Amino acid sequence: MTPTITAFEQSPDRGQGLARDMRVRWALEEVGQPYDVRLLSFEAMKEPAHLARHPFGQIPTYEEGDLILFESGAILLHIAQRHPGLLPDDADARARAIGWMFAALNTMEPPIFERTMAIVVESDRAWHAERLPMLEDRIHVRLNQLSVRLGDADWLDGAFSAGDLLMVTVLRRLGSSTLLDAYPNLSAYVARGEARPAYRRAFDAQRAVFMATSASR
Ligand code: GTB
Repeated sequence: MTPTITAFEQSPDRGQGLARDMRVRWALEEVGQPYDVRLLSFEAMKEPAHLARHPFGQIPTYEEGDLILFESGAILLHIAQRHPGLLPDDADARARAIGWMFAALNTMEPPIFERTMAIVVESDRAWHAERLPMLEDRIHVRLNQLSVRLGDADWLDGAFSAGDLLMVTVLRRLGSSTLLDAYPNLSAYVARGEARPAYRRAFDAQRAVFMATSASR
């Protein structure tokens, strides 16, 4: 059964693959699972039909027969558990890879997302210039620790996994800043993720949405 995911009809990132449908698209491409996409306006995301899928009125969601999922991490875990390719077979290695999925979402993403939100919604506040360095210091603490752990390995724990997929999508959010510059191994790690053919297919698919909607305006 072909799953359907939801994505922004007009992503604010203008086709840079920063919205969270990108990680779902990438996972589906990695495992070779074709998918359909339901594009939603910001208004449609808050209407009852979508709220029935997602209590918070957000994207992405994932529908497969009677199963409806929200939360990108839960969707990734579902895909990774149902298809070979994103989690190791060995039980201990699998548990560690799932641990990295949580680390990406619970430890790395919050300070990085906080900085994005500060820039998007708080930059006109008097205290913004003082707050931003504090937020960036918090990110550096985590980047430094992650960089030490990754060392000169290609991926966080052996073969590429759903943990790497999520971590790369989280770190990509720093792409427009210089924060990653102090960590050449993390920059190379992100570039390795972006070079994967499945990533390219996912990126091109979501970018095609931006190109189509901007051409029709
Ligand atoms: N924890 C949830 C998950 O992981 O699925 C968070 C989902 C979420 O934040 N969805 C956002 C959303 O639907 C889109 S991804 N927002 C609309 C709303 O809440 O009303 C966040 C996002 C949006 C835009 C950019 N961008 O333009 O760069 C990047 C990321």
